[in-house]
Amino acid sequence: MTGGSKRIKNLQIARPFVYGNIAVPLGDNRTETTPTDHTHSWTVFLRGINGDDLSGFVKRVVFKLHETYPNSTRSIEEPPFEVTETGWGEFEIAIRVYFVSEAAEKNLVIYHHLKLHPYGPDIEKQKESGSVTSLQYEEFVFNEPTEGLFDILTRKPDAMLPKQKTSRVPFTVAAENEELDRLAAAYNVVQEQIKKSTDQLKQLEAERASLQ
Ligand code: SLL
Repeated sequence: MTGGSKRIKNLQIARPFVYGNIAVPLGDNRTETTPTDHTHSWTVFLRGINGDDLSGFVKRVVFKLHETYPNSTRSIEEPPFEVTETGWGEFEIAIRVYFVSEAAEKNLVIYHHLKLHPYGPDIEKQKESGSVTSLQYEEFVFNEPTEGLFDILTRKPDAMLPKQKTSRVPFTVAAENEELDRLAAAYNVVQEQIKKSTDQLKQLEAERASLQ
């Protein structure tokens, strides 16, 4: 079933991620080539949470910078999916995410406003530390994923690979049971993920509501 392009009906599977930027005033950290009007160094990024590696299903991430930047379309083919630059101004960055072909998913665009200057409720804290962070939590939600994508998303090398077989006969009751165990484990992983994501979403919604 690996790599299958058939879609699994009535299944939704999500993967959390964060995107955003950090920025620090350049201060004395200039090089010979830093343009004199540049005031900040910044990094825009998209990454998994808890060290999750997204590259199993994310093929590439393209960051579209302001046209004032040379080669303003930056294509990042492997993690870390990020771009570091210096500059003087804030602008909107289009982050286009491409998925691996097994997923048979359209690419998607996220817009991030590059933040260089502190503002909002955490202004004092950010002024103290000197660095500014603008982070957003999001989820990739795959509706009726292909079998190939499902396989990628539920692959857990340690927990899911069947133990080494001594027998040369591939089809045994034991092997079939292992396969069933694997499916059950994968199902549980998905259910847990859905629950975790739903809880996180609820919490974020509550936080947002309390901020409004
Ligand atoms: C503004 N609308 O006026 C925005 C534009 C452009 C940012 C910000 C430097 C690029 C370079 C840079 O920071 N561009 O010189 O390489 O605020």
